[in-house]
Amino acid sequence: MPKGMPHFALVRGSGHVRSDNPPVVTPRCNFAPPCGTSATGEGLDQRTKLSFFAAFCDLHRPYASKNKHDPARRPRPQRARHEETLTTMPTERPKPGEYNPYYDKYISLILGNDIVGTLSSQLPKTIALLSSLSEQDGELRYAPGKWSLKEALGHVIDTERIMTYRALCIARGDRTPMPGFEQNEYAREGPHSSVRLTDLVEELKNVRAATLAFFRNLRDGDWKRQGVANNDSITVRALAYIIAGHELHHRNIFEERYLGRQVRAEIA
Ligand code: NI
Repeated sequence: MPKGMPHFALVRGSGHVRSDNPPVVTPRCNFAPPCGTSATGEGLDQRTKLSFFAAFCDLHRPYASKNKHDPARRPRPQRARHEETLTTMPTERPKPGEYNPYYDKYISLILGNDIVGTLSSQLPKTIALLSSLSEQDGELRYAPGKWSLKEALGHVIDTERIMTYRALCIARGDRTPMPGFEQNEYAREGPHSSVRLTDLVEELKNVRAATLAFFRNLRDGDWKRQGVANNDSITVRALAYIIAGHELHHRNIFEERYLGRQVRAEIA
């Protein structure tokens, strides 16, 4: 990149700022004390001191008025810590033949062709559902011998990691066949039953953030790349749709079977 040429760190997906123009940190207080006064307002009468600092300066909140109608007491709009995330990124849907038809049960749950947008937008609903539950709910099983809700959530997390790893290898041109994974053994060997539900919910959020970071940065050609996992030929884009569909599939099971809610099975 030639020096001085403005560019964006990332063209697609995440609304990044110009990497050669780091954001300017705005001082929280731009107002010097009135002439003849100190930074703490010495030399001002109390009334002036209150109105001056409360109105203009967050650093002097202790001086803020107790009047609830005072504009200085109204919550200030928080500046987003990050640029607004733009997730819309149409991609071609996987075609039959790109994956084992077994995965249709997940892929068919996902509509449209903006898989990155879907991965980003559907997770909050799953998080909202799980966050509304108690730790005790994490122990729920809908039938003897079935995974507990926490074990099922651990399975969702593990699966997303594995599918993303497969997508990574294939997207990077690695043709080495990858093994399958035995989900019941993973659940049995995993720690999820002894992890707090709230911690698993955090883990799912973090894993999804990593998933999104990976998929957002793919180039057009990467999505169509094909590799072999679990003895099946599969493409990167099929794996992305499987991740989203698998999450949705299990969210529907959480609602219908674990929580006994009468819900129409949702599709994204
Ligand atoms: Ni599953």
